[in-house]
Amino acid sequence: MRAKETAERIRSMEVRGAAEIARQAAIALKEEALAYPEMDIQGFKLAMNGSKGMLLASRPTAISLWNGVEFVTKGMNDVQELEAAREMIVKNADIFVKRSQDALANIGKMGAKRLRPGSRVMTHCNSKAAIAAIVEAHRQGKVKEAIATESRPWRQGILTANDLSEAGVPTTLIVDSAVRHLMKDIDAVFVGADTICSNGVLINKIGTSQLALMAHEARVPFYVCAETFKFSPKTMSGDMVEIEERDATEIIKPGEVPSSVRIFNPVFDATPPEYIDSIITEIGVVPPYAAYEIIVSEFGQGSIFME
Ligand code: RI2
Repeated sequence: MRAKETAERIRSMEVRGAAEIARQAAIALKEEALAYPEMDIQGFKLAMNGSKGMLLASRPTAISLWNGVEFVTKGMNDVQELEAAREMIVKNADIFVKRSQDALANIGKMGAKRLRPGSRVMTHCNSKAAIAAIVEAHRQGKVKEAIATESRPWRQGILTANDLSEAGVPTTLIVDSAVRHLMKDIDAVFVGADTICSNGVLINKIGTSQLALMAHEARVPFYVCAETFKFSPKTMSGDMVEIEERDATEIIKPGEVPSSVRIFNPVFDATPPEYIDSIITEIGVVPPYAAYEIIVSEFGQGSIFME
């Protein structure tokens, strides 16, 4: 699928999940590179930069999208020959997609080690990385029950309940406001990530910080399952993360409240590192305070000089 259509599918959340939007953007850039009809390298670079801009504008919060398109187009401006540039984009996109898929298996294995047999685990929204850990732990006979939060307003908890039960995990679906009521009986919480900042702050689906606070209060370990491309080099340069706000119609039907009532629909929230026990990445289990080192090792010190 080409960039324009992919950007629209990401914007409308037809395609969603921080890793999946990055993969689809990488594939779209590959398609654009393959489809470029003319012979001039300058035109190719302009077209690729246009596609990149369109994809980046589709959703603002998940750094995975930015890291994905940067990975695919890295070095393009230094290439002087069209076929070499095309080949490079295609190769980078294939590498990114494969690495991101392979990361889930490692995260699953390492995440599963954090559980003892008979565990009850909770997860929020629909994170393929968190689900990988729960499903692997279940395969090892460690999961007694998984609890999925509904995750209003998009109700991605329904997807999670389906994913988990398809994998044979005994699953309970709850409304978001039931989290504290259940937390005392939970052994661990596993969530995903849209962005991890250089100071260890987690940006994830709205409601994540409430789960973390309640887990902290009940002394329940809180784990973040995140591929290294969820870490943000931009925050290392001082950038703030933009929290996406979506349309009121996602929360309420027309006429349900007077038009004087403001509807506020933030999609993500920030969880401070002191509520996070560990971040489980494909290259190891790390404390949230290691975010800076992960960013330097994965993206290079030079990444702080970006615009
Ligand atoms: P994986 C999702 O965002 C959720 O916030 C989820 O926790 C996160 O992406 C990570 O998901 P959205 O696209 O990459 O539903 O682990 O807004 O699948």
